[in-house]
Amino acid sequence: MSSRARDVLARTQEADGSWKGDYGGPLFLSPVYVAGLYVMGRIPDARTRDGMLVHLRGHQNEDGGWGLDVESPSLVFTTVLNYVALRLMGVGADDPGLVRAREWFLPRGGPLGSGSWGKFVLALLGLYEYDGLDPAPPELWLLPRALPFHPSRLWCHCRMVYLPMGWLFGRRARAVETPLLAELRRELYPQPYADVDWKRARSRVAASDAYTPRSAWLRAVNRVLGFYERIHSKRLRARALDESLALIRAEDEATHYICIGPINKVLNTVVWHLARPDGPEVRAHLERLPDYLQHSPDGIKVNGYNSSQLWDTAFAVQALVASGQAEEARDTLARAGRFLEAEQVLEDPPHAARFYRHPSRGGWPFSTRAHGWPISDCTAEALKACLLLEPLGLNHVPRERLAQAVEFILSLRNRDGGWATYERQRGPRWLERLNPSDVFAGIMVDTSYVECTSACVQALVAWRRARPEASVGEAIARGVDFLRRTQRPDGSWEGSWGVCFSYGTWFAVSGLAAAGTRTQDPALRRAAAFLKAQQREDGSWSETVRSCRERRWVDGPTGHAVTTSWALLSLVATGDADSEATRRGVAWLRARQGADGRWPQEPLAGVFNRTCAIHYDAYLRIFPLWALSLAGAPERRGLPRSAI
Ligand code: LAN
Repeated sequence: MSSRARDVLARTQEADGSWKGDYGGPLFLSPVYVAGLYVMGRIPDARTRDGMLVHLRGHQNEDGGWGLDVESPSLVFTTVLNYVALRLMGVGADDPGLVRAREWFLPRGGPLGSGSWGKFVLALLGLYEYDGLDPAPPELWLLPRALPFHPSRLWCHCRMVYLPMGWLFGRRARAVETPLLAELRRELYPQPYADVDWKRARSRVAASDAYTPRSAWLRAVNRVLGFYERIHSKRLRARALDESLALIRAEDEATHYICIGPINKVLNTVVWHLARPDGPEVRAHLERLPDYLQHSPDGIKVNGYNSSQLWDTAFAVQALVASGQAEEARDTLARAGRFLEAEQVLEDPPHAARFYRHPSRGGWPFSTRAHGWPISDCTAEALKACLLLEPLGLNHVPRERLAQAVEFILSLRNRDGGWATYERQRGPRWLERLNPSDVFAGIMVDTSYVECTSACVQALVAWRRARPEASVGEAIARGVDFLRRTQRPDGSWEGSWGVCFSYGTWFAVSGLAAAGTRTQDPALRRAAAFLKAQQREDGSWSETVRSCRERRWVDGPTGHAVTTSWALLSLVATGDADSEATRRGVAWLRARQGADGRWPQEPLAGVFNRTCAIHYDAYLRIFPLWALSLAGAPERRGLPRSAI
């Protein structure tokens, strides 16, 4: 059983030792890519265009709209943007799919009902007026750094999207007019374009797009910024644009023009197209655009990141070692070990403090070293993997670089004892009330997460085991304390980057168990009871992204192998490996495996910002193997041995 799963994993490894797969799911990335190219007077090459058409058409919902991701109900934001993308790629307005899309979005106000990012992209294309946007003035960057709402305090993903947005807003950037754009202005709105009340349009948003309501605070800030926009000084604006451009350049150079994510990648490219047409920056950006393109059976899409390689590889190593078949998998593990070595970040970003970057030496990113943004938990999982490879003689990362990874993790500790994603928490929690995105939650502040905290705790414990002289005890204890404090009354933990309570609980209990929490501990008892209560009749567990949106466990119609694996791994960690629940879960997981050693595709297991699902291609090959290895074979269970 698990040997077939191990073979599948081994067979799907890349030549460089990593696992690299589809990281799609969101449906706002491809249209932003197409729109960005159009602003630069370009369209995707014929092959990319055809692949994108297949992908977008394939994911149009029954009702004619497009969701935030491939499984979500329709939003105006993604419906209008995908409609526009299809039109920009040559599809006619009378196309039946597009007719259905219009029937869906026109009664909802067209662009007027869209979440704010959609309006912004349309403004860039000249399909919406800047007067209809809440202001995003670049001058915010010139405020004193000490202010709690200085943009440098935003979560880096949010900050890096609003950085080029501010520049483009400050310049009122707009695509060169074409006949197609004029046609689109007629197609998109329920009323003639000239009749739109732009000021009123600012605060309008359709119910489908209003996940995070605009708070009274945000409305007040928008009024102040709106007033400023009317009276702003030209000289100050010029300075703010220069400062923004310097920050954009720093981001480009620190990431080798990959950029932190697909949205700022496209926006930064557009910025340079306008700031220095045909300049070296535009060329460097265009060369790196294909890094985001994913060719899959469902067409060509823009991935959510330049890849998830490092993350998947670190987990694959752990699953293979857990399988107890490390010798059989030796070549695979050796290649993976070399990949981990090759992708550790060895330098800090140039002038880190000037550009608001946390030092990055020693960290590991989610994807590749070139991407240049290491993350707390990616570093932790990679470090754990290296330490597992060490006794096998397959770790290639020198001692001092492992120590730098530990330093990096320690440097990211938050005051509450937990760990956030890329940086220490910089902004106050109340900044979240100024979230202007409508469609996402939790984008403003990088706060401590159960997943990141648990991964860091586990890595520090593994480090202490390998190097008993290390002084990491306090960091571990405070991390454990954070995990305990964030347990919910029902015994679960809410995950933020995977779906959802099964994911969060797996991390939390693994962290607690690694740190030596006894299986009788009430926190672990309550967690086990929670999971047992969620088990389905057939022995499986199932959770959907609605869990994240609604913040309560929501089952899908069938069991999921990945959810079941997380639940089983949790039960091993809580000391319930020999329970009836575990036996039934293992039996279900085994029965579900196909003759080819794989598990059938199932709904997306990844998520971000509480609303958007994302596909982790390797999870179905990693987690069932891992779970069967630990829960299905009592003699090989790593954690907590006392319970076996
Ligand atoms: C990711 C991918 C990796 C992920 C983990 C490392 C798995 C997680 O444990 C911490 C958070 C992190 C780094 C993460 C955060 C949000 C990201 C960057 C993404 C889910 C990939 C895409 C998403 C990004 C925000 C998408 C672009 C959209 C915006 C709202 C800016």
